[in-house]
Amino acid sequence: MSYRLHIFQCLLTFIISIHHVYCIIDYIEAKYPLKGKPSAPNAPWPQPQYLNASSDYVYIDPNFFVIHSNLKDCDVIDNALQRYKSIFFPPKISIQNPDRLDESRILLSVFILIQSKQCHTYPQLRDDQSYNLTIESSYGIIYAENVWGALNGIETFSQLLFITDDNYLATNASIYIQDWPRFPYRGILLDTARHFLPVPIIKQHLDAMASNKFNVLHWHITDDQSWPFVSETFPQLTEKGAFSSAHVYTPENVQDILEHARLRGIRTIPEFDTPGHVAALGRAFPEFLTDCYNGSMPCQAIYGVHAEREILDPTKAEVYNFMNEFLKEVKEVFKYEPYIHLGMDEVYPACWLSNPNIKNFLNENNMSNGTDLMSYFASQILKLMQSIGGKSMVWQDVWDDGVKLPSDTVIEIWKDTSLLSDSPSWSYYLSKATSEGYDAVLAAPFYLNMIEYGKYNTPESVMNLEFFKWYNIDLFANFTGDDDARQRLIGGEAALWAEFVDGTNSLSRLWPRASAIAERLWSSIDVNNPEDAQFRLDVHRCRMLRRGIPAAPVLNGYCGLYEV
Ligand code: CP6
Repeated sequence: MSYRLHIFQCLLTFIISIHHVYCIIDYIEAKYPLKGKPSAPNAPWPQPQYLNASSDYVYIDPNFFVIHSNLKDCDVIDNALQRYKSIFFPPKISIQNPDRLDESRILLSVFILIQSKQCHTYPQLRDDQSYNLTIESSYGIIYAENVWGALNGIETFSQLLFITDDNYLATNASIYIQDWPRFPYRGILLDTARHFLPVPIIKQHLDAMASNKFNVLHWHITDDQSWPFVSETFPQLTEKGAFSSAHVYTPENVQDILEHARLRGIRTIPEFDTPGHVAALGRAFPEFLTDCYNGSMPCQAIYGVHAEREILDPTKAEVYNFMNEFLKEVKEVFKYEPYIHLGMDEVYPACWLSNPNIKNFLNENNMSNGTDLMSYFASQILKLMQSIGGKSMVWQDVWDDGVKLPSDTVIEIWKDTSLLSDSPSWSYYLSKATSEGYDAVLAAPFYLNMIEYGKYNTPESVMNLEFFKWYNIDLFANFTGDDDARQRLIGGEAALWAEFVDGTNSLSRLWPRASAIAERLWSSIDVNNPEDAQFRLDVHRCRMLRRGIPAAPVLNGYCGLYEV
């Protein structure tokens, strides 16, 4: 809009409305756009550890460009090269063929050299994820220790390509990148219980994760509201616990999601939350839930329902028989993934303690309170997990309760003063858990379901408040553990609790907001300047749009003629 027209509008608005103040602010922003440098159209996100690129370009001829690897019949690489074709050469844009007379100005090929021959594998926490990428006029090389590093290299290469104003595909004529993640665990939590997420939407989240170098899907499959996971051993779980027979993940759906993730170097850790958050399980097995009492009367008799917080009854043998059979099945379904997340969060023992049978059980077993009973339940389940050959991940609550956990248990920190006023800070918990010898993952400051509107005024510019907030978080802030403990802070997780999201809005709620966290989890500690990052993130958001992810805007403006 021309400034003159804008001023005219302002005058009009001034006369008819008190909103003239905002109008003038908009005018000032239009006339004096954000300070700072717009980023190169091929600025990669997250920022590589070491990057050196020349300012001159080479061009790519889509008909003559080849990219190949030293591994033959390698599903991870074959599949990647296939899917990256439409990312390298966006189908909506008719790319011009460059003038081939000067071959030194054409990038002819990229060779992917992978050290380890292992192909049909599943990504593990401590796998090497690094790569080197070199482009020298006509040729490029991606070098990696294994296929996962190679995927990271291919992703970065795809981001280095851009389309010039006259529709040529180009990249820098010489590029040298050495890259590795700062943290090995970079997770996204998707909650498919409060609302169902259709399989194609989950796959789009996985695509977006790969574009941001996230490598763990923490799948919070079940909760109070619904149980969409189809169990072959216990079909009644979905028959009674799912929203409907359409809102379920069949064994085929689950394998489809797991394979989509694996092919992108992403692990899938399933969470089956117990003993709390089990109302939907209780619809299939009401006998597993605790009867809460009001005096001598079971609440169920009074209200016709169980307590507000449905919770398993840890004194019942059939609960453990069920858990044994069910977790065995889960282990079989998620067969390459060593970890199962057991939840164990937000257990409120008042219901337990109101029940006379449970009180008797406590007396007979020398227990005195809810924490004792929680410890009893947790140790049974953790033993069970060991017996079926699985490792456990848990929310911090059981550890807060002082339950002795197997040393390979991963503790996820979600509590913080900012969420619960009587809680210590997340840095206190991280330091404590890792100093006790546990691996820990930080989720507390990364609740992307929470939204906060506003602009953050910095000396240099005006930016999205939320982005500024997350981008400024450093996982080691106020950390007090020693070097061994530092190694055990394995990463962080952006959580999208789904009380207010479903398939219609989850993608634009999570992206590119999670990207801010992606960069702090991948890039060097000193890549922490939000003033600079916002311009690169703006480029990256447009990149996600081109790839079919409806990522929300970062800065004012537009992406390109092809993205609406
Ligand atoms: N659901 C489950 C949740 C939460 C947790 N577990 C949660 C609690 C408080 C906040 C955000 C999320 N919605 N099953 C706790 C890990 Cl602020």
